[in-house]
This record gives sequence, C-alpha cells and structure tokens, in this order.
Amino acid sequence: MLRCESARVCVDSVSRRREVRVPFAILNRSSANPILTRRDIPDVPPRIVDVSSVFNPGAAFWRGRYFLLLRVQTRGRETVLMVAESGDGERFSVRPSIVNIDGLESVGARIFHVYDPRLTAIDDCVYVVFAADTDGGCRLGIARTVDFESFELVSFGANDDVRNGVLFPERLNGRFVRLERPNRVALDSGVTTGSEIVLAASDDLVDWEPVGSVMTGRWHYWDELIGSGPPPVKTREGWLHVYHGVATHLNAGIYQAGVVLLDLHDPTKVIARGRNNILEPRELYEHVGQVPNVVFPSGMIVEGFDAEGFARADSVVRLYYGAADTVVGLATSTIAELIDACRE
Ligand code: BMA
Repeated sequence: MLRCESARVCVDSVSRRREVRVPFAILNRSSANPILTRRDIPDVPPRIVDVSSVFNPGAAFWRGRYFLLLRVQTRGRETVLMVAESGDGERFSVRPSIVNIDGLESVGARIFHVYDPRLTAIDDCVYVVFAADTDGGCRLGIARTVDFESFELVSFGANDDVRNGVLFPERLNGRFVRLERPNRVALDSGVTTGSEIVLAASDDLVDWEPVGSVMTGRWHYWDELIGSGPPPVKTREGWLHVYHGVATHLNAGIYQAGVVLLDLHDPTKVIARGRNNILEPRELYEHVGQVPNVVFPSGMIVEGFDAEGFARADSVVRLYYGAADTVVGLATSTIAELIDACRE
C-alpha cells in the first residue's frame, strides 16, 4: 500500500488510482475530485437541461464495471436518478437517460422526489433502496436491476416516515435485513430527521419488521443526528458500516462520515464505534454549494474478498459521497484502516 509522508499526489502503479495522501488521514480524496459535477450530466431534453447539481450516489461493482446511480437535480429542483459507468472507479461517463423504475407509477402515493439510492448486490441482482418524498413523509422503496438499463420496483413502504435504508449483502438467519433511520426529530424548518439507526428484517423485501435499535446519535459531538451511509461490508471482525453524522450544535448542521463495526450474527450489537469522524468538509467543494458543509457518504466499493466472502483487510475501499449537495467526491482507504478507525 502507498504511504506518503506529506500531502501530495500518489499514483498507484497497479491500479493507476490517483489520490491525495494526507498524513494521518483515514480517507484520501481523489486528486480528480470532484469526480462528477453538473457539467458531466448530459442533457436529456426536455426534462434534463443544464442541471443544477449531482450528488449522493449509490455505487456498485457489477460484472467488472463500476456503476454509480446519481441523484441529479434540475433547475426546477426536481430530482431524478441517472446511471454513470466507469472502468476504473474514478472516471465516469453518465448515460444520457433518466432512470425509470417500472411499477413506481402505481404505488398509490404522490411522489415528489426519488433520491439517495443505496446499492447492494445480492445473488444475481443489484437492489436499490431509495428514499421517496410523498405527501405523508419519506418512504423507502426497493427496486432491482440486472443490467443498469431497466429497473423494476420490488416494494414501497407503507406508512413509516423513514430514510437512509441500506440492505445487507446477504441474508441473516434466512431473512433479508436492512438498516434504516426513522425520521422522529422535527427541525424548525419543518423537515423531519433522526438520531437512531434501527435494524429491520423481511422474508420477501416487501414486509419489514423492526428487530431492534443499533445506535443513536451522540449529543454535543460530531454525530448528533445519524443515518446509514453505504451498505455494510462483511469483514472477519464484523460488519463494517460507514454512516453520516450531523453536528447540529454549531450554527448550521455539518455533515460528516464515521465508522462503526457491528456483530456479524446480531448487527444490533455494536462492537466498536469510532470516536472521531473519518471525513469532514475541508475542501472548497465540500464547504460551498447548495447546502454548505456537507459530506454525505452514500456508495462504497470493495473488490477484495476472500474465498469465504469476507472483505480482505488490505482491500482498497472506494467511498463515493455527495459534497455540499452539489457534486460527487471520491475518497479511498483500506478495510484495515477503517476497522482501526472504529476502534480509536
Ligand atoms: C439529508 C438528506 C440528504 C442531504 C443532506 C444534506 O437530510 O436530505 O439527501 O444530502 O440532508 O442536505
């Protein structure tokens, strides 16, 4: 692995990854950051023309290619999903089409926005868990794709106001499991948010039952409000999970990323939780934008797994995040470094 003593650009001769290594950093930002901006979004007239922003992507490594499912916002402040594809995980090209989720038109709720997709490959499909704003609050929908061309709806949440849903990559005790974040905290702005991540289980991805609380926000510190980032990754030491935390005690909320390790058999048990954030707004594109001071981790790609399906300690981790609700950033680390960060 590369080690640099001072902040500079390093090129890994094997993968050609370009990253900016900063001493003591757990995550190193790509020197190509922001890797996607509104200028990379092709027009798809009449709806998609000269868009305002692109952020909070879901990510998957699928059949040898890197995919991002982007949250693209128009100047009408409408949100659509678009697919970006890459051979190296860093240089993406965005397909000139809007993702249509077949079946979403018949859920019986008025949907204003579909956003913040999280991607999990299970068996031979990639599942997308997305948030949908409706008259009754935010709902979680699940769609699936095999080719990133067509997407079909699997289920749509009934009543609960909930966001930041992420599916585990395998069933536990024969059931699908996901983390989700109920919206139980009302902000002065009228927006509802939350400070607890819970585990839910399902036999069919349609009906979900609560299993228990996983973790809550830590008031006065970096992660007062919390929500899942990308789906958890199975490691020998537990489920490695990146989440976002919001410090609300400063003038405006600051969105950061942190790590937690959950028990492999019972993910409601926290084995270790990092004390500090591992990524916070520091670059101009993270400080300035539609919503200032936001890093919002939403996609993570790990390719190095052993024969039993555990992520290898030395595997590179690519973390994709929304910056200031305006652009997409990439930062890299390794499984071992992220696990160490949980124990700090
Ligand atoms: C959260 C979500 C995210 C957004 C973040 C910062 O509550 O709405 O989609 O990136 O706020 O605005």
